[in-house]
Amino acid sequence: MKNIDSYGHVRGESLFIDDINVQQNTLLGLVFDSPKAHGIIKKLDLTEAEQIEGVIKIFTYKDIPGENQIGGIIADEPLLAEKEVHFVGQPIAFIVASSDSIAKKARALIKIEIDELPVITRAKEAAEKKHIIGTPRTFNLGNTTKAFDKCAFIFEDDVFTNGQEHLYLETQGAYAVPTENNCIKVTSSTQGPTQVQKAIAKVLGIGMHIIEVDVIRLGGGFGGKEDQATPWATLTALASYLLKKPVKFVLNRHDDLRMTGKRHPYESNFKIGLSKDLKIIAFEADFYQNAGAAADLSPAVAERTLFHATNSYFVENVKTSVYSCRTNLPPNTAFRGFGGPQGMFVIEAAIAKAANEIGVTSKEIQEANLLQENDVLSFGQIMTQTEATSSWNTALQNFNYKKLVKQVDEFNKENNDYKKGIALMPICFGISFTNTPMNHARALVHVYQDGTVGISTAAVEMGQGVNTKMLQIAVQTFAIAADKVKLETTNTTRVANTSPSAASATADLNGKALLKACLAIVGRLKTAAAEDLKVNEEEVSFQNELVYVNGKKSKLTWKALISKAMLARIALSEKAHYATPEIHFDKTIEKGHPFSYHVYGTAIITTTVDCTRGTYTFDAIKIVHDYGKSMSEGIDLGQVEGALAQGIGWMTMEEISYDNKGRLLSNALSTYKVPDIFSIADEIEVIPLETTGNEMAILKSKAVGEPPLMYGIGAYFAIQNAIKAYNPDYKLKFHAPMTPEKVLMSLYQ
Ligand code: LUZ
Ligand code: MOS
Repeated sequence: MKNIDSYGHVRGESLFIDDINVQQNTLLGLVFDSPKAHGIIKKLDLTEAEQIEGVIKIFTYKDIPGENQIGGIIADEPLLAEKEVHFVGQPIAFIVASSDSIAKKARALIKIEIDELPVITRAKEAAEKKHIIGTPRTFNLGNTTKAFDKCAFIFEDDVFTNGQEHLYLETQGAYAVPTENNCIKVTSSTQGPTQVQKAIAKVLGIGMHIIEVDVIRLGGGFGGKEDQATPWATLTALASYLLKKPVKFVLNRHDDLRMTGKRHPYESNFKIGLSKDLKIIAFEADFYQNAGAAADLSPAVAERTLFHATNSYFVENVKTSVYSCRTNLPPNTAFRGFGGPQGMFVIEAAIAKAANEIGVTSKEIQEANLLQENDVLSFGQIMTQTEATSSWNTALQNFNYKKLVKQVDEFNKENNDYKKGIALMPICFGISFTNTPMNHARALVHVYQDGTVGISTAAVEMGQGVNTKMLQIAVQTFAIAADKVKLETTNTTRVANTSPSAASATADLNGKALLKACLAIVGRLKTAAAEDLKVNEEEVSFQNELVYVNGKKSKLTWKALISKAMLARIALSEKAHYATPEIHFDKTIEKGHPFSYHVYGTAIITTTVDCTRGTYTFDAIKIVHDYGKSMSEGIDLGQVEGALAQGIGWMTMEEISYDNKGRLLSNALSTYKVPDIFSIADEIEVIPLETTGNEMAILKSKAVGEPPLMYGIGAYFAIQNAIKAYNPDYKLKFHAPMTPEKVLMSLYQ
């Protein structure tokens, strides 16, 4: 089945927030934000701005009828700044005007005086000053102190990974309209409609039932709209509710880049101990997460770093700690991988360091430590159906790794202006929200009396193809044609109390609920068909819009059966609830079984570095990926390719830069380089791992959204290996992204 959105997207017919046909007299919103990263607001003068014709109202915190608070995990984030500002881009006022250009004019006339306070932009600096959010977390397995005494080799180093801009094509935005009886409907570009509904209720001081949140689709989310679609939707709702007028607000790209948080930069240290035969005996790491000015999702992101700190390796003695550090940057937030990539980069760096010092290849250390069946991770989850070794071996064999290495070595012998490097990157990513209570979803299914079907779930379509997967489930279960099924928008009045579409778990959670609802209706219809055909219920099945008895066609069509069921007053609608079984986690001891399963895979990345310029290209990226039993190969391959590009971008070229005053320097696409078609490998080959799949995954088709991003980590080490081939004096550094500037410096270090 093709992605059902492809026609609409290609023709430009798909609706995003800015495409909605708005009501007459819709007002436009614009945020006035802090020009300083930290300080006390001495004076805010709106008078000149307010006098412009067409400016309806400029809202400040004083206009908020409920609580001025949108923090999700910790209540530390005002919607509009009060006395103090904490980052450049922090919303201070919300201008509502009759047009966008008037709002812009007004913004330029707002005057503000701020008494500046010291600005912190680095995580470790914040940690030194004890600016820690929540409590640090530590995962412990075995006893690292004792274990290090037994190690033949011990290495330590510092690691840095930078943030990453989400760069969803559709910027943040929302459209709020007043409805009857003082109610309100908000169309939001959010991954979390319930989060938006909850925040609006709190800020307006009204019940959640007053607010309907609707999501059509997103032009990309990548985690950037899990928590951070909320402020913009809440501002439009506030203005619309108080003015009794429709209000739209879509951020322009500059505002979006400046005001929103990104992937968390991490400063980390590791200590790794190995035996003579290259077993990792002990591993310690401290992670300093740059959380920005408010908690946002940072504590949850921090937790996932610890969950993935040993990637796909078994290590007997582990001690990892994470500190969420409060700085004066925009609150950093969810980003595809959710702290996992930051954790996995550190152990890969530790392996690279150890290999370099011992004089072996990283491959030898990686291979000696891959997870085996029933190995335990530091937080107590026992790994079953482990595909670490199988994906690794499949990659080595199917892609003829030996030959690839030989080609690289021969090339490097013959060439001096260009050098090649090769790296292997295994991945192991846990599926489920790490916060167990969030792992649930519901679906609502209507079979209309003509036999067509309407589906509502909590799944938000953001380009990942989840609607197509949902459609497939209904089509397959009812055995009807795809054009007889419609995916409705994601709406809080049809499916309530949802978790955000995140954690790669959207198709699993919503798909399982949907399957349950469809099967319940099918059950009732089988009973009705059996009665009508005077056969046993067990003999009845549905195929091609016909009722089959014992595998043979009957005269009864799907459509006729539905009419009969309607007359017999059989319920043709169903709502089902799914909550992931088996998972649990106890934070007091930091042990449990938080993931329903893991996704595995192995990538082989080959690069060529231009040793005059420091630039590089990727020759080939070859991946064995664990899809389980993919229900939708086209969509899943698209997710692997997209995640890979995003991972390579994070590791090699996307360089977020703030000055020491907390101002974003990489504030446009002229200064922030993202991967394009030319930076992608000449050859990408992805083959599915042969596996039995996993029952916890929807139709055995494993989650695919985030895991492949981490293949991109291999790009860093492939480049590093090419640098080593050119410059034997190169001292390995672990400071991502590996930009051409850094490559050049390393080549001539
Ligand atoms: N969001 C979240 C996530 O709230 N919890 C998670 O565990 C998670 N994991 C990945 C991506 N988003
Ligand atoms: Mo996400 S990082 O799954 O919103």
